[in-house]
Amino acid sequence: MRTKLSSSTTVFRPQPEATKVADAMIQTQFSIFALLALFLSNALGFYSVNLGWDPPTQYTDGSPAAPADIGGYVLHYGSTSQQYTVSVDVGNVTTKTITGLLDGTTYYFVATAYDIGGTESGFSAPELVVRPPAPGDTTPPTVSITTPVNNTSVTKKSTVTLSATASDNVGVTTVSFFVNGTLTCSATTSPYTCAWKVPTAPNRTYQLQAKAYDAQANIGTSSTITVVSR
Ligand SMILES: [Ca+2]
Repeated sequence: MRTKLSSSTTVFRPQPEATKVADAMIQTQFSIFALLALFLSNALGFYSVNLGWDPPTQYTDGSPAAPADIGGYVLHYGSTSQQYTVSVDVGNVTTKTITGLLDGTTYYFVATAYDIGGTESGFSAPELVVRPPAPGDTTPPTVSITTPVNNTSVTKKSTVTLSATASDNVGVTTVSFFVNGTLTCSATTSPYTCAWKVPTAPNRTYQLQAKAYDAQANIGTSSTITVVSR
């Protein structure tokens, strides 16, 4: 006599009596043999994953399972380990593409097989963990010039320290300072400062601006600071 397990889920095929395999139970555990680690992003920003697995070859009592015994497979998955909120009966195939996965979310997959009588196996092991990549950083840094103060004067021929604060959701890589639109100098570490040699001419107006960059080359631009040389 074959061993009959109590394992059951709600996802089952109809069980035509004529083809029912009495007391048959597909091997409790079978392995998902391969994950084609190919994530396909669609236009809506969802990901797909291709899954494949080997057919079970045994019943739980160790007796052989023929390919003709297999009725189909169910993929179970969710975003918490051991908690499968979605079950998909994929029929009698050994590959399946699951779509609609969210980026930055971890998914846990297992599979079950059911025999032609509809008796379902336990979960495959181990869980297959799938992580669509986190979305790229598209948020620019923010930056503002702290010195000199807007609408103040600077001394001609002196060296003035330009200072800025900058922040980013990931990280600021560089802050560049511009005087009248011309790149004057850059800093890569906070506090971001720059030594600016004020030209000799008096009563000249200078417009100062800083730009902050992150690793994805997003650019944040500061407000313009106006100073006059005296
Ligand atoms: Ca950023």
